[in-house]
Amino acid sequence: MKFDDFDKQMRIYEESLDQYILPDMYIAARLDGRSFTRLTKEVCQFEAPFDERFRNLMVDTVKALMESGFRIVYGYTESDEISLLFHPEDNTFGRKVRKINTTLAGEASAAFSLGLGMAATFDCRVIPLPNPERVADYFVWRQEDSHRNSLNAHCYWALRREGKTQNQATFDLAGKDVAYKNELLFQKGINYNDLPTWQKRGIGIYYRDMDKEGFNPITSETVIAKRRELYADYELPIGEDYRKMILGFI
Ligand SMILES: Nc1nc2c(ncn2[C@@H]2O[C@H](COP(=O)(O)OP(=O)(O)OP(=O)(O)O)[C@@H](O)[C@H]2O)c(=O)[nH]1
Ligand SMILES: [Mg+2]
Repeated sequence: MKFDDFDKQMRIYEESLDQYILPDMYIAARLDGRSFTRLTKEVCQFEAPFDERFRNLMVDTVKALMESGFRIVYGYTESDEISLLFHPEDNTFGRKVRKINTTLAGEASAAFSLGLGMAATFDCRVIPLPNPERVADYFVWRQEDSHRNSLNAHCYWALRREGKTQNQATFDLAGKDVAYKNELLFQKGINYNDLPTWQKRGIGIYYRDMDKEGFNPITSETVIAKRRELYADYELPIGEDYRKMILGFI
């Protein structure tokens, strides 16, 4: 068989699972660390429930993703997950789902592993969203997840520090509402409202214009130039303000 014919035949199999994000759909992607429970608790023994070194590794990974060649306008991280929002006109890899997922997962795994000094991996799922409202909903949803996780994690570790086992602490919190968990922390001297904002709301990463001082050698003058830089926001707004912030990116 001629190679060209053989090539055509084999391509049919290779391309049988190709899917594309439809035109006009907004693109978000969520990456999640694989087996990070084991990584954070057994392999690295990061501080629980929140460790600043782990947080910084996640923020650096988001920045690496935003500079990996896609047009990504907003990045968000909480716990071991990262959400990305693509520019509506991004057309990298012709919006091919497999290419986007595998490339982002690879970039995140490489950046995080280099920062940590040992191998760690992420999965990635691309999420098509039909309109700006749903884009805002998506990010509000992840932020609410962050809030729930954070309250639960603070309660869980408060109980563990008192000597309760993994099973006892999990059992004590099962089915309990937000008011109960806030009160539980309060009884142990922790006011949930006073905890760092980033632990409750997650961290947003976006570009902003910064004034940078420079020197003009011709006029021998100090000049101010605008520079675009990636900024990590540890004080994200919530509710309607957060929704407006997200809509401002697209
Ligand atoms: N110690 C510590 N653990 C953290 C921190 N941030 C996230 N984690 C842990 O990371 C894990 C993330 O949860 P999951 O993604 O549901 O669990 P996983 O083990 O990664 O499982 P898969 O994602 O299904 O592979 C949880 O166990 C969190 O407690 C941190 O700052 N400190
Ligand atoms: Mg995970």
